[in-house]
Amino acid sequence: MNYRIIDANINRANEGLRCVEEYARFILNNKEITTKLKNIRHEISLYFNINYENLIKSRNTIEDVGTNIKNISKETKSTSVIIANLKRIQEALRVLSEYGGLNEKYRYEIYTVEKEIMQNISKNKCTNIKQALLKNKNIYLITSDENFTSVSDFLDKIAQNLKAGVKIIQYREKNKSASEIIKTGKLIRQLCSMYNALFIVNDRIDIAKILNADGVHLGQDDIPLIEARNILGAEKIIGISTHKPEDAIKAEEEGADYIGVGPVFKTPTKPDTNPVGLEYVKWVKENIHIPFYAIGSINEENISKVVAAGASNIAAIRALMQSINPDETVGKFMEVIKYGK
Ligand code: TZP
Ligand code: MG
Repeated sequence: MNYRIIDANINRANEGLRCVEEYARFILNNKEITTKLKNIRHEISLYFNINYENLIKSRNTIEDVGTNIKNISKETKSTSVIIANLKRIQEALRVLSEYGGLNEKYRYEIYTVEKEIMQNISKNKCTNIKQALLKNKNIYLITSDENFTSVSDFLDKIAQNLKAGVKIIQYREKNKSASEIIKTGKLIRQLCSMYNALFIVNDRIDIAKILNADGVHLGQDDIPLIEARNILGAEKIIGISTHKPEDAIKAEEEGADYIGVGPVFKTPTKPDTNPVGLEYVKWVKENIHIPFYAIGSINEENISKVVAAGASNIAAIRALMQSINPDETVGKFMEVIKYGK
């Protein structure tokens, strides 16, 4: 056994494993990948432990002709550092197998870890983009065509709200056929694009895809978040209605991009649901880290109480869809969100 080769490559593998392990632990917050890397590091050390004294004796860093070679991992961007380190680990493990008989399985495990890390990096990138998209979009209109006698009046009210500054529209339609929803949905989609607003579809992942929506909104009894994410991918926004702390914790853990918090007050839109009250708004503000939208009978009169409880985002159906003057209503909402009154 050439101890100098083995010693150099154990060190190379260990250093690389440590770099990637720290990234998985502190940046990706991924316990599974962290543990996998830690185990590989320990198992390699154990395998070569018997030769420890010879390895140290053989070490001669001063006369090593390779120590001045510029190292790719000096790059500053963390993603490139991780890729470079994964490559170094793979190379070192290959050398350790060729020269020291180390089981090839470790190198294969690193190939899998590489794939998992790259998937996590792209997921994190999407999450950051979505959080930036949601930022400062404080007023969320949920549609209802109740009290509208024509589709054009309905669309006109949505347009008035968009003009007034609403930046998220959720198309919520529980009674119409899929083909009707798609037909009207296309028009709302167009309006949202014109006003640079997000377009979210309630319940229907299939229709969200057809309409190229920015995301979907799901209730507690709808398609589970994890299944929805598998269908929609990391790039789409998924919002979840929550009614209690456990719902909110679960939604955040499972990767919701935002949650709905309500009904804060009793609402005729959900006559059988008990209001969650301002206490739950307060709890979410203190305990949940993703954006949340307070909802449920919020209007110009009571919005300041909801904002005082900690909400800086408000969702509403009637206050916006039934507003005679959306400019005024949205203006008032914005003012209260900004100044508290
Ligand atoms: N989810 C919780 S409350 C609610 C939904 C969809 C209805 C909100 O409607 P409104 O008219 O703003 O009370
Ligand atoms: Mg639903």
